[in-house]
Amino acid sequence: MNNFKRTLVTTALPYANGPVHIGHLAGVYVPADIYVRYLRLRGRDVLFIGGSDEHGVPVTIRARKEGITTQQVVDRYHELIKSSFERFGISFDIYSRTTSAIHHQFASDYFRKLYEDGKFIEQTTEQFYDPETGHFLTDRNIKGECPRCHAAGAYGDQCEKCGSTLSPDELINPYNAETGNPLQKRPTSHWYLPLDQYQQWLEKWILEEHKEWRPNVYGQCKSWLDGGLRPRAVTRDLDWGIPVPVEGADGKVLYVWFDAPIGYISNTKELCDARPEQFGNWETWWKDSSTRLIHFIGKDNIVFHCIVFPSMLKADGSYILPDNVPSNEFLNLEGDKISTSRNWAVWLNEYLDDFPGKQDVLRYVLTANAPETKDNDFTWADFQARNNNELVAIYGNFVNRALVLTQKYFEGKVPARGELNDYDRATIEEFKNVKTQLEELLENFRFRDAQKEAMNLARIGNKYLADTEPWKLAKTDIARTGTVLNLSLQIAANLATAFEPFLPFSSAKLREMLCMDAANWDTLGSLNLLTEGHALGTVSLLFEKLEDSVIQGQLDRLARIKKENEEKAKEEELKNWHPAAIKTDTTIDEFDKIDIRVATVLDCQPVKKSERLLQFTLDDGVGQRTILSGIAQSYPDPSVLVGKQVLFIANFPPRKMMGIESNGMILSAVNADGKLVVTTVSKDVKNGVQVG
Ligand code: B3M
Ligand code: ZN
Repeated sequence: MNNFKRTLVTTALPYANGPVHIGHLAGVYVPADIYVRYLRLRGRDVLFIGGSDEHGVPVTIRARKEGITTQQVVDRYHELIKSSFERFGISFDIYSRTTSAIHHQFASDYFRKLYEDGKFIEQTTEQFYDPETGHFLTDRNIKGECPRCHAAGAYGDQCEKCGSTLSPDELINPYNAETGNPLQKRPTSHWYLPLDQYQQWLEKWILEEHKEWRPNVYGQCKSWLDGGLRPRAVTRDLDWGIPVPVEGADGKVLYVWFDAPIGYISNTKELCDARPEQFGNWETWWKDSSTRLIHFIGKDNIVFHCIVFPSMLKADGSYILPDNVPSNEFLNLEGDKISTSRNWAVWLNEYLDDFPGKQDVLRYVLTANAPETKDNDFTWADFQARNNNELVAIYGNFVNRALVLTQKYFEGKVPARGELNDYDRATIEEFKNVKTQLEELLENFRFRDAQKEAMNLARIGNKYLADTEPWKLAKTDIARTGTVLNLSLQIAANLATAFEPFLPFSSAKLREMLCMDAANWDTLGSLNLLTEGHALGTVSLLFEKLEDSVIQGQLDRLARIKKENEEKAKEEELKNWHPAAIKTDTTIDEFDKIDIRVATVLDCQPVKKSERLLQFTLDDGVGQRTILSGIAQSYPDPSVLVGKQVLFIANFPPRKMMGIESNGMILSAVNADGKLVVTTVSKDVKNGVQVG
């Protein structure tokens, strides 16, 4: 690695379809930031590239959900994400976006060059098409019955009920997830990157030449390669994205995973073109073999960064390849998978509001628990414990005692250091290797252990003070007290440097208290960072204890979300009961088991806090019956239903939704505009009469 002259660090571009959360920070941005800050401290030439991924289906789905344009969605979340990162001290040299004009041009040219060089193959396949809307649908926009567990409402790529990975072809009675329209198959042609042609080259490059990659990364690559690579489409039928720059490709855009990694290059270009005197030429960063390229990503992005993107770079032929791809596993939250759609996350913008000034606490906890080798769990109890027992009780306490005692006995000036005794020397011995140890760990992306090493230095200091008890010594031996405090202050000064990559805000604060200049990595381990007589600044607390009530507030929030999710899931089940999703092979016997009857609607009200549910009170011929039905969006004024006779299934087991028990199911049909219409009878019939 010493042959490299500069390091280019990229971080996965988060989708601009929601705020960023602790999983993003722990998996990608904090480790990358630690690494970059460390390299900068060592005076290395480094560039740190970030940006938002603003194309792809997720942003368009979000737009439809929120009833705003896709551009509005990406504008909103790009700003939110960008500012969250800034506030957490993620020290990007540039944080741009893939909707920028520079990126569109760059990605378009990139495609065009490969196209002209004959690097793609064109293939026509049959894809699902909605004749109503005139659109081809992506896997995620198709729903249907799961072929495995027969749950309704499985997605074209996955059944969320049984977890099976699916392809839309497997779904029973597929329909457009948004409109409910049934789908047809139509031919469409796309461009494919023939990854199979890169197989051998990739095997050599990764499996033989990059054995040092993390086992999780290497292992995933190996299993992809062992499975045999196939051509991958790099274009899509969509109206959001970068138009395919080829004649006759109307209505087609570059696949988001084709354009997004090119964003690393175009963002570099944007930065270098704007400030060439500071950052040089973008091509030096991307094409000069003395540049070391490192991608920080999460584990779900491994194949794209280790196999697909390198093949794209290779196809062009003029680019360098990543030297390492330190990918993390996942961080869970209180035992459950973090999920944007289920709101199961600690959102960074909310954390910043709830814990102002405590960026470093989260940075610390996420690194201490970094999912470097396996999935890990974030819990609020652990957050509190690490803050109170480590940051406050060890690091903060040590620094505070050293400074306050210096104020008290030496008017806030660094006292003279007299002769050292054996215990002093033993203490110094304990941390004399801190610099080389930190370097070794940081160079190898072992941030968790590296931070432990920094904390160990604080432990050494804290123990030193506890053992030497300068507050007692001061009464009998002021010279010895001075020696102890001098040594302690030197350790404190070292801590500011050692923690600089990890906890930049606290290091800045500590340096201010110590009246020290910017951190200098080369001096790490030195006992002469503060000269005798050097005046210290105002002392304040580096960290504060977190009370139980604050933590409880966060736990209460999560409990609330969990409950909401459970109710939503029940509602969802009902929503997914869709005519097109009903099995067509129901036998007469099965049909006979369904007890359909007639009832009159006595009352019909929207269910509070539910967008979909209506609460029906029926006269079912025997008495009153409550049934919930997920058709509120089709009946903005549900009172129109009062007095009507409807058909309902009487023998479904009772189910509770939003705290209300539902006893059966009202039958509805879908009309041409996708709205649900309750089925009625044409002439008055006695309530309770069976239909069949
Ligand atoms: N936006 C996926 C993700 O956020 C994707 C990463 C792109 S990196 C070039 O996980
Ligand atoms: Zn299933």
